[in-house]
Amino acid sequence: MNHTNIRSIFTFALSSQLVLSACGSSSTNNFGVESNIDGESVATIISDRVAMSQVVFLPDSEKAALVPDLPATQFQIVSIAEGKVVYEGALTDSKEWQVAKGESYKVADFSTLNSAGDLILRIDGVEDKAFQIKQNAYDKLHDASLKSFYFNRASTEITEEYGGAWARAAGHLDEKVNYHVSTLKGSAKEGSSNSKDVLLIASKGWYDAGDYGKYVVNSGIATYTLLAAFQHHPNFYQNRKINIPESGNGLPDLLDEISWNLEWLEKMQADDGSVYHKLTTLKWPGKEMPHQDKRALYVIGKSTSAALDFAAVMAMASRVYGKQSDTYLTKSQQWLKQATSAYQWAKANSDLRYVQPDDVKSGEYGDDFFHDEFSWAAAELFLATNDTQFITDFTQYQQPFTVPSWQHVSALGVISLLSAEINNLDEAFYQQLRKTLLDNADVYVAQYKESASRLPMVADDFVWGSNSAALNKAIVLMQAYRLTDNAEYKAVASSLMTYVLGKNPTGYSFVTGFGQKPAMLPHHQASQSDGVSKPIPGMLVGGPQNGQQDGCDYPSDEPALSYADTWCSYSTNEVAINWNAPLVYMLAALIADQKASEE
Ligand code: 9MR
Repeated sequence: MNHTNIRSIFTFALSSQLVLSACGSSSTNNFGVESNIDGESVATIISDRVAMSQVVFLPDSEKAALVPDLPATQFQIVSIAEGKVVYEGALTDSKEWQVAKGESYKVADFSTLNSAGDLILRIDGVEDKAFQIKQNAYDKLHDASLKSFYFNRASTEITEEYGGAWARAAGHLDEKVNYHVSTLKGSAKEGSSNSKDVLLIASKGWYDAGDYGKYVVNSGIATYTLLAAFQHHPNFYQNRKINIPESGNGLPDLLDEISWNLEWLEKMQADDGSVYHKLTTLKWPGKEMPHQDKRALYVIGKSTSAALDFAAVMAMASRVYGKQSDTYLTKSQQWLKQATSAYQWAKANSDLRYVQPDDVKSGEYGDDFFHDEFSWAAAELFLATNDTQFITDFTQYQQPFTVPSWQHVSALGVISLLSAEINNLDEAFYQQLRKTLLDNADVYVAQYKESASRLPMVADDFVWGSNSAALNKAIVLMQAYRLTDNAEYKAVASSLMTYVLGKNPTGYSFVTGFGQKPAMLPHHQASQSDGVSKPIPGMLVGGPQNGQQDGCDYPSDEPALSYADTWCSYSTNEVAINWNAPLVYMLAALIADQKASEE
């Protein structure tokens, strides 16, 4: 390519829709590889290409590209408008990433370049790569990722006014839900379980993922993460509209969206305080739209984890919504009561594991260790009631801090306690929590520095839903940034955002609808059966991991490379609410911080 003809390169890039569009989902990507949207396409691995965020960069963020192992030692950034080199840097030495063996990369890091503009990354031996830095880089992406929760609403029609091309009929009204015989566990109350005349109404809620199940445990962390996004960035959300039916009702759209799920969740509790583990059909749905799934619905099982996650979220919700309006004051009191009775039930039934009944095939979300759930629920109940007995409980149950996930929730209570608006914690206790969080964030920073890909991702992170491990680590790093104001934490957090948006060795943007080569065939029943070629935008797929539990074809067995953009690959290409929630949180955090730095 002619290096002097900068404008023509840029025009070419634009006309081919190769770059710059935050919502482009062209079927041709910038590596010249066809994304086969109708059939099954298998990921190609980076070998002779540069991989970087496929979405516009925020000025105030880490900016880096993975570069193949070429002789070049330098890189340049050229400004299109000025027609000259505005930045020059050295490529790092080439290094193999431990989770992507067989590939060596150099890294071009231009994080300090932070003025908005149209730019080109130039390295001898590879094609020029056009990109942009822009103040509002993540706005559309944020709104779409939040809107994807709306698209996953159960019990409602999605009209064209709000759903556009993805309008669909209502599915799963959940007005006549059966009690599965397993709900007898831990309670003598449901004496007439399975009888046709005792049915539960448990409408609303979000579908968990590609399937149409609603699971209390996974709803727990997903709802927490969205509530935390609101609590930590209230100004950002105050007037933010995403065009949902409730927009303009006086409540921020984010809270309207979350309350759709809370109104389902509140129904999942029995009179004695116990909580049903899930509400699903007995078998998985087929490749069909929600309204076509006519299988009978059941509440299934009870568990200590469901009760505690329920208690934590309801307590947190009571705190957030109680302040919003008089309308929510009553709700808020009701939710706190429900949280308290769920917690008490869990104390009396402190080791009730969910065991999947033989006739049930839906998701399991099984757990057999509940101290982390106890500590999280105790933290939220303390914050909602100010009763110090809950701090005593928290201390008794506190576990080592881990990357947040549906199964490991020890970090959630710590984050809530550290970010409470009024900190009336004992100073030594507060400092202990702070140190716990910062120690972990420091480990992630060290992993970032150590990694060939400039990513704080290690083998243990490449689990089912690895992209959520990435973004949950980012959330922890953002808490460290909030606590210390040390910009390094934020930079490393933002490297995880650019990772899911394309700075990764698979060549994909893991968010549907965003980037030149986004996931096109997510394992999402509605997206695959609605007759629309593009999937619902703003959904984060699970991401690479080499368990390959689905037996599909993969281009590699390496953890960070074992990814396939195929319907078949539910172990790497499904979507889920607990994976999208940290995407929403992180986008809100980065946008809000960018805006604050401009004020
Ligand atoms: O996210 C869950 C992952 O941690 C488990 O390893 C996996 C297998 O049990 O299940 C995942 O959750 C799925 C759930 O069971 C059903 N809905 C889709 C979820 C995402 O794949």
